[in-house]
Amino acid sequence: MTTAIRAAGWRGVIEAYSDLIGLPAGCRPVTLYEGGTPLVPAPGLAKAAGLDVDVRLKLEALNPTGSFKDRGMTVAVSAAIHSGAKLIVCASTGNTAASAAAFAARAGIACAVVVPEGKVALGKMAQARAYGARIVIIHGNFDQALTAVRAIADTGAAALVNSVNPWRIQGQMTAAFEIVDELGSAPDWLVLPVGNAGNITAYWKGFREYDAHLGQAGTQTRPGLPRMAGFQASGAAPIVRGQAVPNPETVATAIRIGNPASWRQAVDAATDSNGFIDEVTDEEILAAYSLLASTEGVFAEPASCASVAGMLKMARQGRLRPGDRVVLVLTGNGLKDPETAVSVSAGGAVECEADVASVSRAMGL
Ligand code: AN7
Repeated sequence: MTTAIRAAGWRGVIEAYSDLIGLPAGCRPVTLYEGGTPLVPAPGLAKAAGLDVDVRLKLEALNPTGSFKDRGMTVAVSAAIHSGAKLIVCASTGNTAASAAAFAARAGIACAVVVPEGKVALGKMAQARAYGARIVIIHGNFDQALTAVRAIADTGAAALVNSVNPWRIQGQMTAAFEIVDELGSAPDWLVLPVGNAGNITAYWKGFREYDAHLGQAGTQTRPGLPRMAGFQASGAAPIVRGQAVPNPETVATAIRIGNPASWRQAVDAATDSNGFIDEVTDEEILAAYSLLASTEGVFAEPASCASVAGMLKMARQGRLRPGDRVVLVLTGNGLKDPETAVSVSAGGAVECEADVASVSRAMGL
């Protein structure tokens, strides 16, 4: 459908895939021309894994607010406006808040975001402020924030734009469509971080529905389905443990979630695709974060690097076969979290006097 990803005239995911998203007739898109993100080869990561695999990175950081959330948010906010909403609300570890705030600004409606105290990356807070959202910082975690906003939305006071809103899933499916369009078929593996589990739900629904859609069209061979590999952070791995985590902790604050709303759907995606949900430690996440930036020139936030750490773990465990096509979803931009970047690469800078000799010496010449 969109063989020319990011071609001139790209106007966002609703226009590109309207028939599969299914917004009501007459619903006007609120769009920042999100989606159409590149799928970049990562031969350095394949080498690091010690395997002859075809690794590609789905660069979701290139969405307008720097994360994959924009795909679902354009659809959820368009639907909310269509049904007369004047206020949208969400709970967030940061990226949903930034995206909701941006699309609310674009639509000219109010937005309130509820975030956990002290655990939202600096760039995400800066974004929500700049876009003009009301920011509510709770003395609690994401799971408590979500419980609160769900109760408030249930009264009819506001439209909820977390991924429990089905329109979010409809929009986020478009990332799966784009991958199939670009590769010509589904990859062998789709590897992604799991937090509240909306994204793994959306990808799996998207791959299934696109396969059925293209099968019906009969114009090409069916793309097939990937195996889904979802990774949680070890300190916030309720699905892996089989029980909610009351006090989740991880350096990957985006996925610091102890009781995912789409838990059941995530398990279904893993099971039905013959895949799995596993965990990676903070150490593995930070090692992958540095490796990704220094070998591929791609800067992704820590949560996104659960994909990279996960792929390396899969390689160690012998889950990957030569020739496998593996897509790693890089969900958010490294610039979102400058504090982690600086602390991880401390020592990467030297200071000196301004004269040529000093600069030269400092450069190691
Ligand atoms: C960079 O913004 O939950 O499994 O409130 O920001 O669909 O939750 C963010 C999640 C992965 C996990 N990577 O996706 C929020 C929020 C990044 C993220 C995830 C998030 P889901």
